[in-house]
Amino acid sequence: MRRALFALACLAALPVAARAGDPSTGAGMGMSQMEGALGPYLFTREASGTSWQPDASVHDAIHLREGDWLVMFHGLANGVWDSQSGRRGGEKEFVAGMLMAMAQHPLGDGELQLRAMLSPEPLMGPAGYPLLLATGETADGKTPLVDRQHPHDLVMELSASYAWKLSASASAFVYAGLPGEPAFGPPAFMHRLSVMDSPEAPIAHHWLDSTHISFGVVTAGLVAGDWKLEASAYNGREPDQHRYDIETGALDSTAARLSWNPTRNWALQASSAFEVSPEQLQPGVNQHKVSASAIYTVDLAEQGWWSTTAAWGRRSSQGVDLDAWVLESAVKPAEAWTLFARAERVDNDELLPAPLGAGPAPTFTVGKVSLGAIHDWPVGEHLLVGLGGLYALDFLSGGLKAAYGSRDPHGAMAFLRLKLR
Ligand SMILES: [Cu+2]
Repeated sequence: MRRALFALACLAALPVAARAGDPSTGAGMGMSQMEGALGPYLFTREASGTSWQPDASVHDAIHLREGDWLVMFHGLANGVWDSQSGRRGGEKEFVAGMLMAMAQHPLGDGELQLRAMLSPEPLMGPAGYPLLLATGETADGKTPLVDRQHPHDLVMELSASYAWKLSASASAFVYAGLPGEPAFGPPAFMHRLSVMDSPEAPIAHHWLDSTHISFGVVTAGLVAGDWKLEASAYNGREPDQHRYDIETGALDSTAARLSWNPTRNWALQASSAFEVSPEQLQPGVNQHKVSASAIYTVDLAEQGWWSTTAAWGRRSSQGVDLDAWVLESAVKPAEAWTLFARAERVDNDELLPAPLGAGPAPTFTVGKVSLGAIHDWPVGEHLLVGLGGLYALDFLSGGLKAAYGSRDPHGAMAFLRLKLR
């Protein structure tokens, strides 16, 4: 019953938001002059949490102005049919996506922003969806999810930020979220132009951007021109299997990030985090993480764009370093089509359990390449309906082949998308 009500509310929210008020889209009405919530730069630089993307990023959203309040809605919902091959694969239909509302208001000598982001993903059930080589979090509090992507929590972000303008090009800001995103990694994948059109979570998620839902975050930062330096204290424990609640915990993990946007087309960052007991199933085990990433985005004619991200992340724990490498790119050559591709290489020690008796779980280097496309049709001024598909090939090393079956397995998804613009 609760699930049915929630599904209805989510479905209702999309067209309601699409019809609301007297909106103008990001493309018109001088919105391009708008400043960011965290500093005196173009608002298109801001992505998830306090992360940056290139200023040239395209921003599909509905903008409303109500007095001095500026309100933005982002939203998309993917109805996905998913099939993953082989002994460890499976099939499932599910809904993924997010609905995000942001409200910004000048206050004193600065700017206040409030954000709320909801996800329909708890509806898919605690075990998430089949996704070969994806690991992380748990469905029942006892066993890890392996070859499955966990659902995101109903409440993905509830945050507030305030930025003081120090000069024409500098600011100081604070950001607090329950949940929120600490100063680590590139923007979360569902807000990254180079991958956001794919309904499939990256297998490198827990190396680069899985902290996007942290139940308790406080970040302080400084912006000077095209540079940003920030630090967070946060609850590093990953969300548990109860996806409808708000969790709490000590803000005893720390992260710091340096970001630089040297031109309107580039966003670079390097970040580091120390997480206290991040995994529910390994309490008492801490983790150190580092990441570096570069995003390059250009505009193409006819409202098109092309965005590419290269990223590296490392998780270190109990003397073991696990690396992940990602290269992903999406291009929208014209209004109707978006093509996307991603290649990942990950060192993962959660694919097979530790051998009985003693010793750590074995580490395998695995890879994945996926390629997909979506075609959108406008339905009214602020809603797009899209139909898409993707195909993914997984690459296994040595001892894993027997576990998965002899051939390199693959996955496919077909999806129907509703998106606000
Ligand atoms: Cu996530």
